[in-house]
Formats: sequence, C-alpha cells, structure tokens
Amino acid sequence: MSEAPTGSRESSTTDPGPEHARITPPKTWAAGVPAVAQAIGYSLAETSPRNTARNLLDLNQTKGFDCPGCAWPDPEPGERAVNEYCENGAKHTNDDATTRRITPEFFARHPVSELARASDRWLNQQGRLTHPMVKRPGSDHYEPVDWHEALGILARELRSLDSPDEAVFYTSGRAGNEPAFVLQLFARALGTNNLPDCSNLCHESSGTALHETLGIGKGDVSLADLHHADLVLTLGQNPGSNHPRMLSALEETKRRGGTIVAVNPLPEAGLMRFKNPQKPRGVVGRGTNIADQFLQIRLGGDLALFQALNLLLLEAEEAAPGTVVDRAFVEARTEGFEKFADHLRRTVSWPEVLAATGLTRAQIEELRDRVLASERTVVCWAMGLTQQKHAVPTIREVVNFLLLRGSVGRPGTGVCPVRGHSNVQGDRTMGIWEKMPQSFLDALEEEFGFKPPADHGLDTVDSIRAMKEGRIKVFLGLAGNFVRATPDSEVTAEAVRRCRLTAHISTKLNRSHTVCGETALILPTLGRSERDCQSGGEQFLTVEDSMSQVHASRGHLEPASKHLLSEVAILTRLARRTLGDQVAVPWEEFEADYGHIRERIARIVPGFHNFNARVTKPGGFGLPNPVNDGVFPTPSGKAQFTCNAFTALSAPAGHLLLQTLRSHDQWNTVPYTMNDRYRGIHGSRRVILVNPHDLRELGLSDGDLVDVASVWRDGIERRAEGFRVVPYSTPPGCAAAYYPETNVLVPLDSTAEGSNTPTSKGIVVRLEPRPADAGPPREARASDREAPASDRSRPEGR
Ligand SMILES: Nc1nc2c(c(=O)[nH]1)N[C@H]1C(S)=C(S)[C@@H](COP(=O)(O)OP(=O)(O)OC[C@H]3O[C@@H](n4cnc5c(=O)[nH]c(N)nc54)[C@H](O)[C@@H]3O)O[C@H]1N2
Ligand SMILES: Nc1nc2c(c(=O)[nH]1)N[C@H]1C(S)=C(S)[C@@H](COP(=O)(O)OP(=O)(O)OC[C@H]3O[C@@H](n4cnc5c(=O)[nH]c(N)nc54)[C@H](O)[C@@H]3O)O[C@H]1N2
Ligand SMILES: [Mo]
Repeated sequence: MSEAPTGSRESSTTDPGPEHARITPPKTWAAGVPAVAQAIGYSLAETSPRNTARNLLDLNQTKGFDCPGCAWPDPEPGERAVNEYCENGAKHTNDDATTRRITPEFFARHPVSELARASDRWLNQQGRLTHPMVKRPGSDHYEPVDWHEALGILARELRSLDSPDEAVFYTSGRAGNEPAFVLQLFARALGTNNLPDCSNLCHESSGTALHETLGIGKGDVSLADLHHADLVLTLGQNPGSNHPRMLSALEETKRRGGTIVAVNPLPEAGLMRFKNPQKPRGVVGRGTNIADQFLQIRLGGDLALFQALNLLLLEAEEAAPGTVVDRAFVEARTEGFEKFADHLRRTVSWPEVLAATGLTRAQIEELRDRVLASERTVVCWAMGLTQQKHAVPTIREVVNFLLLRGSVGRPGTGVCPVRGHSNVQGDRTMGIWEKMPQSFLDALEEEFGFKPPADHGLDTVDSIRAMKEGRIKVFLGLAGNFVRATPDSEVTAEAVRRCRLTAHISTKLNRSHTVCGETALILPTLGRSERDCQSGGEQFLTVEDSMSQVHASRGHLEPASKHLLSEVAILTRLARRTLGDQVAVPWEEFEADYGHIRERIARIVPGFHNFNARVTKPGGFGLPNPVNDGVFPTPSGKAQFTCNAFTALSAPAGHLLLQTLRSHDQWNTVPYTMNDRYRGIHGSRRVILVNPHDLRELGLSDGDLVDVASVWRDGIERRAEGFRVVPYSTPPGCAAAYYPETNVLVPLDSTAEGSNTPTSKGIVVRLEPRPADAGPPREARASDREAPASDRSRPEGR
C-alpha cells in the first residue's frame, strides 16, 4: 500500500523503463480504505494540507466545484456524502491545486526542444502555469509576454488568414459551459465550424449511433434508473479506475436485487468486487460482488455478441409468442423490426460468433436467460465499444437489443454511454461540434444577427489530415493535450509543427506546448477549484454531467498566479481583438458577468430557459430528454431498428490485437505515477499485457523485452519500443498496453466507420524481441528525430 506518489519535481525527465516494472497479482476488488489513503497521499504530495482539506470538502458539494474528473453524476443534494468524491477525483483535484509553479525562469532554463523530450508525467509535475508565454519563430525558448501582446499575436494571425477555415479550435471536455459557448460563438462569428473536440476521440460513435436510432445523441438513464434496474450490462468500461462513483450506483442496484453482467476482455477489479469507502461495511467487510456474470470477450467481439443474443431472443419469442418481444412497444414506437429480425435470422452464424467473441454458446444462452428474467434493463458502455472500427454498428445493435425488450424510455431502463470528461457532454450541448444542426445555427443568427457558416467543419482526425496538407495555419486549444490525445503520434507531431501558430489555454504544462507551431502561445488559466473574480463580481461556471443534470461549479482557492485570466476572459478578449465590432456580441459584458452569457444560452439552447435562476438551486436542473417524455426525435418520430453487417476483428498468424487503455493512476494523457495498482503493475508503464498461451506461441516469456510494431495497410511502420511482456488474463490474441505511450501505433486513417473515431481499442500488432544491445528505446531517443522547429528546414510550399 505504501507506493508513495512519485517524487519531487527534480526527478528524472524520463519515465522509468520496462526494466523497472514490478508485477504482482491483479486485485479482485476495488476502492475501500487503501484507495482513500492513496488519494490523501497524492494530495499531500501535490499541495498543502490546508488546501487539501479545503478542496476535498468542496468537491461535488452544491456550493463547491464540480469534480474535474469524470462525468459521473452526483446524487440528489440531500443524499450526498460529506466526502462525495472518489480516490481518483481527489487526485485530479489536487493535481490542479498543486502548490508547485512554473515561472518564466523555468522556461529560460529549459529550451522547448528539451521539454519536447520530457515525459508527460514530468511535464505535468512541474506545477501550474503562471504567466502567458510566447515562443517566437526561430527561437527554442518560451519567453514571457503580456496578455495584450499574446492576444494581439493570435488575433493578428487569425485576421490574416485567407479563409477562416484555415483555423481550428479544439476543446477538451474539462471546459465549462460558458467558455465553450463563447468559443463556438467566436469561431462561428469568425466564419468557421472547425470545432473539433475530445469527444471525436471518445464517445462520438455513441452519439452517431444514438442519433440514428433514437434521435438523441445522449443517454436517457438517471441514477434512479440504474438503482431500479433488474439487469445492468456494463460493456467495455473499467469503472473501478475511470468512474469509481459508478460502483456505488451498481452496489445500490445489487442491494435492491438487481443483476449485473460485465463484458470485458479484462477481469477489471472494479467489475468484480467493490468495498465502498463511504460505508462502514466497506471498510471492514468483504464488500459487494459486482458482476454476476463476467463475459471475457475478445476485442471487437461485442457486435457479434449482441447479434447472437438478439437472435436467441427472437427464437425464444417464436417458441413462446408474446413473451419476449415487447410487441406493443415495437409496433407503436419503432420501425424496421421485421427487416432487422429477418437480417439476423439470415446472417448470424454461430461459428463466426464464437470465433469473434471467444465465448461459448452456453455463456451467451446464460446471458439470454438473465435478459428474459429482467423487466427493466440498462446498458452502460464506454471506450471498449466506441473506439472500434465497427463501433457505430455495435452500439446500434445494442439499441436493437433494448428496443426489442421495450427497454428504452421506461423507468429502470435505457442507454447509458458513460461519459469521460466532466463536461464533455455540456460542451456539445453548447455548440462545440463541427456539425451542429441547422436549428442551432439559425438560433445563433437570430440572437446575434450574423450568419454562421453552414458547411460542416473539421473533426479531430480531419483537422490533423488538413494540418498535414498545410491547410491549417492556426490552432487554438481550449484545455486538453491535442498532440498526445490524438493517434499516430509522430505523424500528428509533424502535422502540428506545420502550423504557423499554435496556442493553448491551459492550466498545466503538457506535450502540446512543446510540439508546436512556428509561433506558440501558452495562455495560462484558472483551475476548477479557484476563485474567479471579474468586474461584475465573483463568477461561477456551469457543467452538465453524463445524465444531463446541469449545475453550478464554484472554486474557492486563491488563483495559482495573479497573472491568470479565466477562460471566458481570454476568449472574449481574443474575440474583441480579432473581430472588433464586426458582430453584435457584447463580449465585454460576457467577461464582466457570466450571467449575461447564460441569458443568451437560455434563448438559444433548448432546455435552458430561465437558466440563471434554475442553476442556482442546489443540484441544478435536469435537461429534458424527449425519449423519456415518450418522443423519439428521429425524422419519422419512431425509434429505428437497424440491420448491421457482421464484423469482427482478426489478426494474421503471429500477430495480436492491441487495445490502448488507461491505468488507475492517470488522467488521460497525464500519468500521475508509474503504477496501476488494481492490475498489479508497479514502477513502469512500459508493459504489454499478453495471454500466456500467446506468449508461448510467440516464443516469449514473462519479463521479456519487446518492441511493438503496428501493421496497417498503408505499409508505414509504426513502432513503440521497449515494453516488458506481462502474462495476463486477457483472451487469446488480445493484448493491452497504456495510452498515450502507444498512440504512436494507432494509424491516423484507422477510424471507426461513421464516427471517424480512432480505433484505439483494436489495432493489429507484432511483438519483436528486443535485442539486449538495442540501446535506449526510441521514445527516449525522440530528440534525434524531433528537431526543434527552429533548425528544421521549412516544409515545401510554406
Ligand atoms: N482516473 C481516470 N478516470 C477517467 C479517465 C482517466 O484517464 N483516468 N478518463 C476519462 C475519460 S475522458 C473517459 S472517455 C473514460 C474512459 O473510461 P473507460 O472506457 O473505462 O477507459 P479505458 O481505460 O479506455 O478502458 C476501456 C475498457 O474497455 C475494455 N475493452 C477494450 N476493448 C474492448 C472491447 O472490444 N469490448 C469490450 N466489451 N470491452 C473492451 C478494456 O478492457 C477496459 O476495461 O474515463 C474517464 N475517467
Ligand atoms: N490511444 C488512445 N488514445 C486516446 C484514448 C484512448 O483510450 N486510447 N482516449 C481518448 C479520449 S476518450 C479522450 S477524452 C482524449 C483526451 O484528450 P484531451 O482532453 O485533449 O486530454 P487531457 O489529457 O484530458 O488534457 C489534459 C490537459 O488539459 C489541461 N487542463 C486541465 N484542466 C484544465 C482546465 O480546467 N482548463 C484548461 N483550460 N485546461 C485544463 C491541462 O493543461 C492538461 O495538461 O484522449 C483520447 N485518446
Ligand atoms: Mo474521453
């Protein structure tokens, strides 16, 4: 238990290599006392005891701030614990509230080319950004700049573009509603819909599939639905690490007699057993068994599983008509049932299903029986489903399953895409999307009197393609770490370096500040837990959780530096500098009092009427969900059954499928420590988890060092070097390694059909034994290849 959070900021700029990995048996339960102790340990290493206490008491309370971690909803105000947070939420919070600072002297000491070689963890550990900084063309150093000049540089570049479509504006789901609304308004007033976001890398496949089938891009489940479900399926998610508070909801489902089925290639600790740190029995007892059935599925096997399950249900209906399919619901509220049923009867092949899933027919029949015993079923899912080539048809098939049983829109039923970033759903609601519906654009026009561009903009992958071709000159990031979150790291880095200017509104230093355009700007901003004072008084932000509840978030700590501006202030000032009085938007009023922004949101975004008044109520308010009001807002007004072509993943002989996932101790692109406690990995992240049988077949043994090469039709060799092989319980042919170290292996053009989301959970790789005399792995040698922008010859055509 005594894995101290990693050391001081003086520690090595590179991460411990694979030879430092120490492997222990994976845990079979999650949370509980060690988890809380870990969080406090990390907090104290990052911040002062006083800040820790103050912060943690504010976290997720109605008068405090929203956890900057995941988007899992908070219980009703009366039902919240005093400590309404999880171990990881506490870590994310205190990572923001760190007392370490990065000052201009830091940048004077460290050239950009050196920082570009430092590990993600080291960059993050250096502390909070304190001053606006600029890296000028030809220079290898960031130097301090005042806000007026920084925003002037950016405004000048934006004004000098041949077309506004030469700029892209990226948003990460940490940003609150108000800055997100201002950013999309500015981009559209400038004349572009180039508004890629982290959702393009995340739940885009869910949005696409749900829009097509149910007419809404979001889930329709509340915490109460989960508690009251007879059966909850959790697919492709690791809640013990990524949505720890979800375990409390699942515990409640079980307490009320519900059943849980987990579908995952890995026996994740949180899916197995849970000890609730909020309850005395969680501290001393055995905890609650979570999954009643665990289906250890092959990567990408979920479409096959649901097609087989749906066929079994159709057959059960034939055997006992009127007992399985919710006929009344299907006839009144849906379309396409007969075609769908016919399609499955004709196409499902059991040998293919068993090969694709790695499951037995008996396991799938057991699942069918659980479904038949359930009146109310909820399906939850995350990245295991969305980051596959056939993610969209997979999620459509999950919807077929629920529609068949009439398990949508009723209490205790529904679709639950479990969102990642705390406000990723809200950012979308605010218009951060490269293809917002025309109704939204029309509402903007009516409110502000300018015509937003109608053509769709670029999503994240298309933005990189455009950068690669030299079509993008200016990149602005509102939070996030574009260079590290995106696939094909080397290709992306080269693409980003072609930009004339890259600018980031950030709290912490990350790789995107160091792999940058000819000119680069760091625009430091307030964190969630900090006081936000403007000329109109103290401000708060609002966020929307994974279950469409909108509420206020208010920080109380002193800002990390007196030079910080809020995200809203940065964006509104930039808009004024760039657009002058070209559009009738009261940017200054927006900056002074965010209530003015919310007034406009109230008039533009459905469900936000009387926003300012309703959001001050403890717990905020829920957005209307047409599906729960009995309406499917599809073109025909009915939910759609779909016919999905069978697809599975396979790897040629001698190859494996690789998924890239999160450890317990990281927040997306930022590893906090080198440990992944529940999976028994300690000391190094350069590990690859492989089925023991595969290891034997490949002639490898526990502890061997390998390079991982990805195999893709474009013939380009992508390599991630220096990984320790770890035998692990994962289906044959299916390996796992950490993101973002392995993003270099995900080809830019390998994306999900229909959503363009990188296939981060299904890439074909080859393991190559690493010669003992191979020297440091390529990641550590990045300097050789990543010449600083200053001494690189300019690409053609610039
Ligand atoms: N502590 C912490 N919390 C986080 C984050 C974080 O980085 N750290 N990130 C946040 C964000 S942005 C997001 S999107 C969420 C992500 O939450 P998750 O989706 O839980 O994140 P991943 O680590 O990507 O894990 C994917 C899970 O899917 C499984 N899986 C992989 N491929 C398949 C498949 O083909 N089928 C099935 N059925 N399962 C599969 C993996 O074994 C793993 O358990 O977490 C959010 N919360
Ligand atoms: N291979 C692979 N790639 C993946 C994934 C995967 O599973 N596998 N997952 C994908 C997913 S689901 C996602 S969501 C993306 C995540 O992609 P991003 O959202 O782009 O990345 P983050 O790591 O969350 O961004 C962290 C940075 O955000 C900044 N930040 C933090 N808080 C704030 C704040 O309050 N305000 C501002 N302005 N800045 C702040 C800090 O500077 C910090 O360094 O990655 C994707 N990439
Ligand atoms: Mo995400």
